[in-house]
Amino acid sequence: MIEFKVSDMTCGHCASTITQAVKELDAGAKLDISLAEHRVRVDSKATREDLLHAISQAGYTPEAV
Ligand SMILES: [Cu+2]
Repeated sequence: MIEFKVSDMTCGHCASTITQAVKELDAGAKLDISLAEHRVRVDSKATREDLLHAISQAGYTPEAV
């Protein structure tokens, strides 16, 4: 389980954009997103670094927690 805080993820559209970016990296990834907490939890074989990069490329600012 890899977890990020994404402060600029504010609505369902953000969440689906991030979900899509992660699934492009690893189609089998499972995401648990909390908009209220600005948290993204990812169960994936991708590395933390690659996930961070994918979320950044989608236009968001993930921080390690
Ligand atoms: Cu949004």
